[in-house]
Amino acid sequence: MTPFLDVSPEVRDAVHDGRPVVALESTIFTHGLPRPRNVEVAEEAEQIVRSGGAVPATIGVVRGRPTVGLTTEQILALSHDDDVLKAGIRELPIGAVNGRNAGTTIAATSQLAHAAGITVFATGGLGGVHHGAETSFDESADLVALARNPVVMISSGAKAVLNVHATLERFETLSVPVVGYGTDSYPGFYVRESGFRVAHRLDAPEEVAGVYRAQRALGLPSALLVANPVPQEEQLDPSLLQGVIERAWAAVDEEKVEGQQVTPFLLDFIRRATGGASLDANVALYRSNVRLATEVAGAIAAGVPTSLVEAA
Ligand code: PSU
Ligand code: MN
Repeated sequence: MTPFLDVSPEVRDAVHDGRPVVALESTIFTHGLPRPRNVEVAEEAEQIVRSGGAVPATIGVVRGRPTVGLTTEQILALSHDDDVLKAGIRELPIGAVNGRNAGTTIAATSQLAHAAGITVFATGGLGGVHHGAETSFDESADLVALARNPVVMISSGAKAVLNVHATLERFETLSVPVVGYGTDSYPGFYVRESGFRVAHRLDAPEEVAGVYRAQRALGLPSALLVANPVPQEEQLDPSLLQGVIERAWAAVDEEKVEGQQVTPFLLDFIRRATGGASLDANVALYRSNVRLATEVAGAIAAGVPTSLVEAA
């Protein structure tokens, strides 16, 4: 282990023993959700993992140090820090000098999870290609990170604010497999359907474990993206979303929001424009992803029946 990466003893032991561990990101509670809901969600996610028999590994940067397996005190410190940074992979080494707290994005979290030997990671929605990327070049670093960090990534699709079509094309270019979980449609984050289809569908945690194992056996470097739609009764009323995303992007232009601020700004705009309903959907889909990730981590740790791998 490098001297620049702290791994909690609980996570280190679980990884060493081959017990199930689920990585959780921190940008979702430092930048993605408003207070006080952010802390509740972060703590609830850990409880869901524990009650499913796995060890949670919330990942973030604590006073400059990339840390895998944050303590409750560290989660609270990051959640309440008014100056908390948002760290992608390229910000990780900067911490060595600035000593600041940071939430880690999916890109940085997948990198650190893999470095610590963790194979399953749950989040809400993936970063991807932004509207207008053909001139702004604004694509999330999540894309490239998922091409080279071999984790199972459970999400509810790319964030609704993105150019989903372009994002799916980029995953194809980067040879990152995308499967629907219990669905043939690519989910639309707050809603069950994005309007795009997935080419492959899996219906059980053991099947996810089987594909994961085949990826590793083939020496493929990328993540496995498991797209798990928000539960039907908790999705955002699709009609509420109508026009909101266009207005959110117009506000980005008008207020000249740039770089790392764009995604948190859009999510917050939508939350206000939907009277908080998008936040409820976001929390619901995250819970459901954490639950599925816990089952998948259990299936991977248990080993996959050979018959399943042979049949694939
Ligand atoms: N999903 C959520 N809420 C979030 C994010 C994802 O439900 O806040 C965060 C993730 O950390 C993701 C980041 O990696 O947004 C993407 O930001 P950007 O587009 O700047 O790469
Ligand atoms: Mn960006």
